[in-house]
Amino acid sequence: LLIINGLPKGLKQDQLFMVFQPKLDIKSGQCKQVEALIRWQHESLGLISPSEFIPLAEQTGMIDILSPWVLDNVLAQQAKWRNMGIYVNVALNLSSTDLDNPNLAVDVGTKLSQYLVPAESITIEITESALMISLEQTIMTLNQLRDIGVKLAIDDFGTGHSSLAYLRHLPVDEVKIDKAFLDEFETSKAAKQIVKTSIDLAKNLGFEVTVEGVESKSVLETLHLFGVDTIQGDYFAKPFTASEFEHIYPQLN
Ligand code: G
Ligand code: G
Ligand code: MN
Ligand code: NA
Repeated sequence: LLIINGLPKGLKQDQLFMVFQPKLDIKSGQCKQVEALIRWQHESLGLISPSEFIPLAEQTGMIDILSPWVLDNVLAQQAKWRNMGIYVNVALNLSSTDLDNPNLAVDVGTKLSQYLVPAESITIEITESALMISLEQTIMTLNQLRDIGVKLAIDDFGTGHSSLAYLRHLPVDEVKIDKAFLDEFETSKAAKQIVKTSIDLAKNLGFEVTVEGVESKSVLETLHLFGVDTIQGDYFAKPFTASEFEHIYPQLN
């Protein structure tokens, strides 16, 4: 918990930064989107993973300063890339507490205008488990975000034990199937069948489907056969810093 008390100072001293993981659009073979992932280069502890500090930020309320920082960072980056002729959609992760804020869509809309970035050039990812905390407020906020034109994705799909019944009511564009399901993909028939069934369900409901954590060509080929639209994973590209991404971008298309 002590770590998280250092967050305001860390932000002030530029210890936090975003990396960007390219996603592969299977049909076109192009990179049309990247996911922004936060990193913290701590002054004494070294690089700390978001899986360690994001839950702490959520518990302590510090997420209320972190998520706006992420949004500003992503929009500033997006404005810069568009000026350089790099047109990629940038996905960012928000927490369940952010979705609970009734002003979220207004805040996002204001920032989009400030940075002169079109709404459809960002995607907001929310975890499936976030939906279970206060579904009604969350759906209201998601509808408002969709109304201003932001793309929406359900992250970590399959891990939240959510009811399939409400999936069809969610105003989202994309479902990202969690990488946990890929761990046994090549060794377990059952695991592969779960992935296939999740893909079929999501596609039948009209969602675009991404599978995360793809590490090999053979998995990619199977997912292609299964009808997956987009993959994310080390097989295609690892997360890059902004300047690394700018250099590699021409090769990704
Ligand atoms: O990049 P990595 O796989 O280490 O990320 C670990 C987890 O942290 C992922 O589940 C990811 O969704 C989450 N995460 C990464 N960046 C952010 C961020 O900017 N905001 C939030 N809320 N979560 C993030
Ligand atoms: O927000 P989300 O939980 O989707 O975050 C994606 C996480 O998955 C990031 O922490 C990223 O570093 C990680 N990741 C992305 N591609 C791969 C991969 O091919 N293998 C593994 N093990 N992790 C990956
Ligand atoms: Mn994500
Ligand atoms: Na995920």
